[in-house]
Amino acid sequence: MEKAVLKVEGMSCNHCVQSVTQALSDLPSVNNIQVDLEGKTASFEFDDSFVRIDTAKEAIEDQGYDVV
Ligand SMILES: [Cu+2]
Repeated sequence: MEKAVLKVEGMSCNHCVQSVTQALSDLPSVNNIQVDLEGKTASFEFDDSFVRIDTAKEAIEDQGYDVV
Protein backbone atom coordinates (compact mmCIF):
# COMPACT_ATOMS: atom_id res chain seq x y z
CA MET A 1 0.00 0.00 0.00
CA GLU A 2 1.14 3.47 -0.91
CA LYS A 3 -0.01 6.57 0.89
CA ALA A 4 -0.83 9.78 -0.89
CA VAL A 5 -1.73 13.27 0.26
CA LEU A 6 -2.91 15.51 -2.53
CA LYS A 7 -3.47 19.23 -2.30
CA VAL A 8 -6.89 19.99 -3.78
CA GLU A 9 -8.00 23.48 -4.71
CA GLY A 10 -11.59 24.51 -5.33
CA MET A 11 -13.51 22.66 -2.62
CA SER A 12 -15.96 24.99 -0.91
CA CYS A 13 -18.47 22.84 0.94
CA ASN A 14 -19.28 19.33 2.11
CA HIS A 15 -20.76 18.52 -1.27
CA CYS A 16 -17.32 19.06 -2.77
CA VAL A 17 -15.83 16.81 -0.12
CA GLN A 18 -18.37 14.14 -1.07
CA SER A 19 -17.62 14.51 -4.78
CA VAL A 20 -13.89 14.08 -4.25
CA THR A 21 -14.39 11.21 -1.83
CA GLN A 22 -16.73 9.46 -4.26
CA ALA A 23 -14.39 9.96 -7.23
CA LEU A 24 -11.54 8.37 -5.27
CA SER A 25 -13.61 5.53 -3.89
CA ASP A 26 -14.66 4.57 -7.43
CA LEU A 27 -11.04 3.71 -8.20
CA PRO A 28 -9.74 0.19 -7.61
CA SER A 29 -7.70 -0.43 -4.45
CA VAL A 30 -8.16 3.08 -3.03
CA ASN A 31 -9.18 3.18 0.63
CA ASN A 32 -8.86 5.08 3.89
CA ILE A 33 -9.94 8.19 2.03
CA GLN A 34 -9.96 11.36 4.08
CA VAL A 35 -10.82 14.65 2.45
CA ASP A 36 -10.18 17.76 4.50
CA LEU A 37 -12.12 20.83 3.42
CA GLU A 38 -10.24 23.24 5.68
CA GLY A 39 -6.81 21.84 4.95
CA LYS A 40 -7.60 21.40 1.23
CA THR A 41 -6.18 17.90 1.16
CA ALA A 42 -7.23 14.46 0.06
CA SER A 43 -5.35 11.63 1.69
CA PHE A 44 -5.78 7.98 0.88
CA GLU A 45 -4.02 4.67 0.51
CA PHE A 46 -3.78 2.78 -2.72
CA ASP A 47 -2.06 -0.16 -4.35
CA ASP A 48 0.01 1.13 -7.24
CA SER A 49 -0.28 -2.16 -9.09
CA PHE A 50 -4.00 -1.39 -9.47
CA VAL A 51 -4.14 2.36 -9.83
CA ARG A 52 -1.65 5.10 -10.63
CA ILE A 53 -1.45 8.29 -8.66
CA ASP A 54 -2.01 10.23 -11.90
CA THR A 55 -5.30 8.40 -12.35
CA ALA A 56 -6.39 9.54 -8.90
CA LYS A 57 -5.42 13.11 -9.74
CA GLU A 58 -7.39 12.97 -12.97
CA ALA A 59 -10.44 11.56 -11.16
CA ILE A 60 -10.41 14.58 -8.85
CA GLU A 61 -9.86 17.02 -11.70
CA ASP A 62 -12.71 15.42 -13.65
CA GLN A 63 -14.97 16.53 -10.80
CA GLY A 64 -13.92 20.12 -11.42
CA TYR A 65 -11.22 20.58 -8.77
CA ASP A 66 -7.55 21.31 -9.19
CA VAL A 67 -4.83 19.08 -7.81
CA VAL A 68 -1.81 21.27 -7.18
CU1 LIG B 1 -19.13 22.31 -2.67
